[in-house]
Amino acid sequence: MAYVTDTRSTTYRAAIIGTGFMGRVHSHAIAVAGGSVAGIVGSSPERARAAAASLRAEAVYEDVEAVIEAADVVHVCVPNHLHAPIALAAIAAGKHVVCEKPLATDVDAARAMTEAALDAGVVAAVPFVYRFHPMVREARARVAAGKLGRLTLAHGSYLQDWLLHPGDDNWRVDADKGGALRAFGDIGSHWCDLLEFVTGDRITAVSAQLSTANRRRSGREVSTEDIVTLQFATGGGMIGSTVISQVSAGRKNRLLLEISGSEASVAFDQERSETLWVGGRAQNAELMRDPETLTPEAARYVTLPGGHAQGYQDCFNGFVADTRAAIAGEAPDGLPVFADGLRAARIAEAVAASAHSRTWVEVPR
Ligand code: SOE
Repeated sequence: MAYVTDTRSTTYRAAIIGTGFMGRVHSHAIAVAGGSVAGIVGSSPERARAAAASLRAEAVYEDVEAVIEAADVVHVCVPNHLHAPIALAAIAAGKHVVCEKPLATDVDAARAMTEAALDAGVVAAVPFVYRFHPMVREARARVAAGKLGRLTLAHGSYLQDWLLHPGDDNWRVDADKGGALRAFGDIGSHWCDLLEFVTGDRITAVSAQLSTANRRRSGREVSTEDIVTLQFATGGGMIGSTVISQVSAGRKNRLLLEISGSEASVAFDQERSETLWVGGRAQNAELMRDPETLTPEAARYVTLPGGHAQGYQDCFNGFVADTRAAIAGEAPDGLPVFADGLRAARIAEAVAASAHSRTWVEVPR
């Protein structure tokens, strides 16, 4: 695979804490990157034992400290309110960390985690994995090469439907586990990260509205939002908007990002991730993911020949491979780290403040 660098001299013995869907995705990426799963901890010993084979775990632990001790790198895949204590314990033990997003449920915790990782000199990565789609890298390379001209407008959405009905439930719905901003923290954070990653620009001010479509789920009151509409301005002079929703029937995981400049536009659609739309005044093109024609930055993340669809898991594989390369002392371009998770927490805080005050709010740099 193109993105796997020579990291064989560095071991990658991982602990996975959390055995749900994300734990499985991490486990597979660890295997592809040539690592191993030294141990896992689940929400209960029974759940961990049941998941051990599918997570390729060498051992099941009941104790977070013990599994941290057994590993080189700790993958934190538990509900959001537990990210900070576990990641800080891993960093204090001198271990590298991969922590799911949102990094923390507030800015103070995200800052403490970021500073602790910097002080300890460990690699601390956050899976903003859509950065690892080859066609996202292609869009970024085109922006950097000036092919879009002066950027003027960015817009799009991130839509899902898995929380459409009042009976649909998950720990993310509860503010004490997932954080006060749920849909924005879970998927809006991905959209904003991708916008800033592709354009190299920064959101400087936001105006947001929140809506909770299902005020009751599974017989209890819910305070977290299902929908966010967001307008923003950037330091580089773009304006834009996005819609974040987890109640959009028929949209499964549809992240759409369109960026326009004075010369051209690009649009990336996560559900059609084999292609990148390139808009021009005279003509448009639908670029296929073809390693022969992509820029080297994009081709680095190609794992299959053109036309053989690669997707979400491949992004994770690329992300963990680059995390491993960083641990081996390399500096892979675009690895999302705790500072990016802190950045997302700052944007989320501004979004919440704007929605509550019904005003525009500045986002600190
Ligand atoms: C659920 O909304 C989820 O799994 C997110 O938590 C992930 O970050 C996103 O990539 C896919 O959807």
